[in-house]
Amino acid sequence: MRKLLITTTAVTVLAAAPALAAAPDFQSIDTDGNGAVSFEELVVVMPDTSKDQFASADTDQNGELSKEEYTEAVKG
Ligand SMILES: [Ca+2]
Ligand SMILES: [Ca+2]
Repeated sequence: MRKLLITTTAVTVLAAAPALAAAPDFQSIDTDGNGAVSFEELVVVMPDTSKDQFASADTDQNGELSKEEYTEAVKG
């Protein structure tokens, strides 16, 4: 019983850490302050992001990520 509890805690910590570390604050990415993150703005802070990943996060396909789209994308 005790062992199960420890394992569950470890899994929770592992699952939470990468998202927090890899997800900069929305406002700090939106460098031109227009309330949306363009691909060019995103790759400054997350250089590994591909155009495909950006497009799949851009759910309304307007070419930029709203705060809602960004939050959805980074939380996985
Ligand atoms: Ca912007
Ligand atoms: Ca969008």
